[in-house]
Amino acid sequence: MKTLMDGRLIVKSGDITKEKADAIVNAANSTLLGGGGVDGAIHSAGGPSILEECRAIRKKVYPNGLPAGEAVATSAGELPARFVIHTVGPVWHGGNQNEPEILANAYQNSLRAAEEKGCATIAFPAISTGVYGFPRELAAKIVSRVLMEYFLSDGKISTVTLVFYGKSDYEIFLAHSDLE
Ligand code: AR6
Repeated sequence: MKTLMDGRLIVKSGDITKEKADAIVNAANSTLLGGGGVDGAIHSAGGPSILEECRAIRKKVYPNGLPAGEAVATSAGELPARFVIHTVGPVWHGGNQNEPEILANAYQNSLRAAEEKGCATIAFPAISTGVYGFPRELAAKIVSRVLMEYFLSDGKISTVTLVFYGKSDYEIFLAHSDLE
């Protein structure tokens, strides 16, 4: 585990479903109806109420699915967190289809959704770097820039935790982020 940005950023490896942050972020897909990876882990550890709320959001707000880069909040069921922020990262198509901007939007809109729920702490997984194939090194640069800008802008979230699933992803982030 490493603490950066004057204590406002914690970088660690582990299972995000165990995080006690006010909000944890789910790397979902546009259907909001679950999937594999971290999405599957969050729904299976959190129980069926999260999926029920996702279905209601689909019905009322996003009948065609949650667009990539956007974020919505649900409660967190049986998880130790209070809220789950569901966001959709970009699928990596080589880098010329706005993938970097969409990834930045996913992080920024997740922070905003957590602020709207009054959260002070939030934990993120490495959005898009699994099934969606986003290069981890480039994601590290984008995520560190977004967070640096967020902290400089005096955002209301006091602590952000980045949870990597495995030591090697954790080390890739630290090697390629521009943070101190
Ligand atoms: N805790 C923290 N990180 C995790 C966990 C966990 N329990 N499980 C996996 N990861 P992915 P994506 C890491 O594929 O690339 C789903 O099916 C994983 O090692 O979960 O955004 C959705 O429904 C990787 O580094 O998300 C979508 O269809 C990171 O989380 C699609 O996958 C993200 O990997 C989204 O793809």
